Order: sequence, then structure tokens, then C-alpha cells
Amino acid sequence: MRDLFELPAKPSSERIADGAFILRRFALAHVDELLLQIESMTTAARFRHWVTPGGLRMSVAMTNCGDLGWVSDRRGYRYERCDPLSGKPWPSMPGAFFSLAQSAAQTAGFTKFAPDACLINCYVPGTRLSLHQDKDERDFGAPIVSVSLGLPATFLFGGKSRNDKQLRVPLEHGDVVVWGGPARLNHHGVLPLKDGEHPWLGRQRQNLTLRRAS
Ligand code: MD3
Ligand code: FE
Repeated sequence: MRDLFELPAKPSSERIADGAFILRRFALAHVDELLLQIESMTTAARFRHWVTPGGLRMSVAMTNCGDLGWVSDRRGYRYERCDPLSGKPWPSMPGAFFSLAQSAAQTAGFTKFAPDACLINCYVPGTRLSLHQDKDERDFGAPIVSVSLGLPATFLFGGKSRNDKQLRVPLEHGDVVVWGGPARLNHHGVLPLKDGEHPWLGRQRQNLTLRRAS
């Protein structure tokens, strides 16, 4: 009876595929800290729109923190130690990001995850991320941890082949997903963000993607 009326804010965990786990609301208790860190970090390394190797401007705005940052331009996708806009190293990864990612990975069964790269994606209504694989990292043995903040989004989780049927996964503020093992190279993307207003982030969604890139 109780559950029908009180939507519990406590974390829950579900496995969506071999190696892929959604930890619902896992980051909720740490959101204030995460948002403060994002705020200060993005004054040093602003959100920007990368250009794909094919010359298209990405609709998602991005920035990075950590030893390595994901960049894209006409020369390709890669990780770089310095922000091409400032020529300076990316802001260091806040301890709160590292700890959250490590404990989420641990919860999903991946021990000793030590991320050295954090990509921060910023979506506004209408923004999407087309189907792709994450394969610019050196070692696919490490999982990837993603943290959703702000407006809800529909995540597309596909298979090894681009043509495989995709699962639609709703992701909300505070949800954490861990992708590793056999799911590490699956295709994935994000549907165009629906309009809305989030109490803390307004008309946007931010996503932290923590990876071991080196
Ligand atoms: C599934 N970002 O930055 S993170 C990306 O919500 C990216 O901004 C999305 O995909 C976002 O590359 C989703 C979730 C994610 C990351 C890596 C994966 C899902 C994955 C690797 C394999 C399978
Ligand atoms: Fe990705």
C-alpha cells in the first residue's frame, strides 16, 4: 500500500543487460556538491560545441575535467591533456566525482575503478546524441559510469551492431548508470530532450561521464 502513495527516494539497482546496471537516485544525496563543482569548473573550462570529423557542430555542449578530456574536431575524436580553447590542462577531477564513480562501479561489481577523465555534457530542449560507441579509450576492461542531472531524458541502449534493436531507458535526476564488461561497446544515444523546467537546473540536462581513458 505504502509504495503506491509515497514515491520512495531511496536508491534501487536494476540490471538492464549483462554488464549494465542502473542505480536509480544513487547520486541524489550528492547532487548539491556535484552542482557546485560543475559550476566552478565550467567557469575555468566553459561548455562548447565540438565539431565532428565530418564537419558537423554537435548539438550537445561539452567540457571536461580530469587528467584527460574528450575532444573532437576535423582531425578526429581523441583524449587530450589540455583544453584546446585555453591551452591549459583541464580542471582537476573533484574528489566527489571520483568517489561517487568508484562507489557506483563497486556497487555494480566493478572493483578498483579509477577514472581519469570526466566528460560533462549539457543538453537543452531539442538536443540529442546520436547512436554511437565509446571506443576512444585505451582499455575497454574498465567500466563507464554516467550521472544524470536535471531534466529527464530517454536513453537508447542498443547492441553490438548498429542495427540491433534498442532498449529505451528513462533517466532522471540523480540516476547513475554503470556500463562495463560485455555491455562496454554497445551502441547508445539520447533522444531529443523534451522541454521542461527542473527545480535545480532549469531548462537543461547535464550528464557526467566518468571513464578510464589512459
Ligand atoms: C552504454 N553520453 O558522452 S552516458 C557520451 O547521457 C554519452 O550524455 C550520454 O554517451 C549522455 O559518450 C550517455 C551513458 C553511456 C556511456 C557509455 C556507454 C552509456 C553507455 C558505453 C557502452 C554502453
Ligand atoms: Fe557514449
